[in-house]
Amino acid sequence: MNAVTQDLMKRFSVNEHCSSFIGGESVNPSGAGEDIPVISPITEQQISLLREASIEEVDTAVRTARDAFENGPWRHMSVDARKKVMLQIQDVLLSNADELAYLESINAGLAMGYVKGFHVVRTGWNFEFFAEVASQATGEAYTQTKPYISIVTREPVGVSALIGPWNAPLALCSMKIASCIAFGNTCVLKPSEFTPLSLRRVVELIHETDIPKGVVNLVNGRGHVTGDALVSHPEVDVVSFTGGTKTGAMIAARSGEGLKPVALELGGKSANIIAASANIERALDGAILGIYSNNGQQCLAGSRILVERSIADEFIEKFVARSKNIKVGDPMDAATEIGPVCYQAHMDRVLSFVDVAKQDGGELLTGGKRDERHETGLYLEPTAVIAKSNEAQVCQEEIFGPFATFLIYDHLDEALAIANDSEFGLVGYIWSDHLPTVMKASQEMRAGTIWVNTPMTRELRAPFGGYKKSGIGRDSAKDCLQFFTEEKTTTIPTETFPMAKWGASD
Ligand code: TXE
Repeated sequence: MNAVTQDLMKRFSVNEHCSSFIGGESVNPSGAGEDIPVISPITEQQISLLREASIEEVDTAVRTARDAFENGPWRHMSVDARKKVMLQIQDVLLSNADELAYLESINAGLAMGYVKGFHVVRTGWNFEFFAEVASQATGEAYTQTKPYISIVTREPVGVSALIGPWNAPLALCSMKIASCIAFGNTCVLKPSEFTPLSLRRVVELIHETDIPKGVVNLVNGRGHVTGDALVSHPEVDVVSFTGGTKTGAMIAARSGEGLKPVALELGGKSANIIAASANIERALDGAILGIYSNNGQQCLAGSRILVERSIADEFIEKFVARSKNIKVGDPMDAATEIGPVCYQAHMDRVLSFVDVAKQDGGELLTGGKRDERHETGLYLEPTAVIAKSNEAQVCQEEIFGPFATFLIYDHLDEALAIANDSEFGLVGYIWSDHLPTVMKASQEMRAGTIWVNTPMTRELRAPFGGYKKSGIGRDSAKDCLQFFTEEKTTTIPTETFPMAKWGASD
């Protein structure tokens, strides 16, 4: 930990306890749940104590959200009045950007400057964006069947369970909250037990606005305790989840028991195809950002880098040289490019893939160990391996760390076959200045998003989500509107029409 972090730790206090927040109040736990240490990946020290919400506490949160939905003003408010509150939320979050970025950084290990400039801005923007989506939403009218007009309107779906991951808590969960409440719903959010701090503060700050109590509630705790109680609660109408694929499958099964719609944004093992026709320097920059940004912990990482043979030696050599030169360090330090991975067991899992790669005939190109220049902190050396074939475990499993896997290909068709030989299908990257190559890759890759000559760029208006085991459903203006609302058809005759008079004759 450097002096900058020490100063920041003095400036921003972290609450000793991180409890639930229900009906506009911080919950004073009854002691029914467990206390779980919240550890900073920078200091490896406990920075707070998470007070796990018991089944009873989850019940209170869901019933509070239900009451606010049924009896509170939120869903009946005009869209413009709700928009005003959403914009107040954006303001209050942006006015506290430093603190939110600090909390995210100390807890999740993300670079503070990057969080402040990108994730916090996006967090605020999510509220403005979805307020605007709600205010522009339209219905439908069908007049073809005379003498009727059938109008289709949308109504809020009710109480949503929002369950988030640890890799980008602010950016991902704020989108869930904003897209849920914009349409008049209420919610209970459960952040990851590893990274509860920033979101706890977000929910507190949301209550500095005119938002009615009970619209946004938060419970803290582990997945199998608090998360499961939330998903299976009978008063929850829909479940929106981002996290691992196995967890997603469990949540889908649990939700299925209650016939609750689920939106699942899960893992990826995305192919990043570097064709010989690419602008190699840009492809190199993009491939590095594609795997190492956000400390390598992102579902949309370009983690399988497929390089065309004629440029492979040069490309991989440059990639390795750049990897060795990346600034790994304290995320509070403005110069840092990669911070620590999120938690100890995750670091151990990431590192275990070095031996797995070798056992499958792969070769370690660089990294593969803890960065020993730091006395404390879960820092890894940026790691790259070259695999023998796409069947290797490092090509099939999501590693979710600063860990790149290379494969070499000869023809575009081969690259596309490799890209699609995966149980995931979240995104695909193609680097090429040859239009037919780009178009073919865009058409043939079985993934929800294709990025051409660019590292990850999220367009909130456009769908984002996965094929295959990368998820169910999409995030976008239109998709969130569909997920968080129910459609209703009202049919009205436009004239008095003759009706059969059953039982009227003698
Ligand atoms: O996440 P989990 P984990 C991938 C990544 C990572 C792997 C495992 O490959 O290595 O998943 O990560 C809650 N009912 N991603 O195990 O368990 C949990 O408390 C209800 C990809 O740390 O999926 C947390 O809030 N909730 C990813 C959330 O689920 C449950 C982001 C995510 O935790 C639950 C994170 C249950 N039974 C990991 N079990 C992405 N798509 O970006 C757990 N949870």
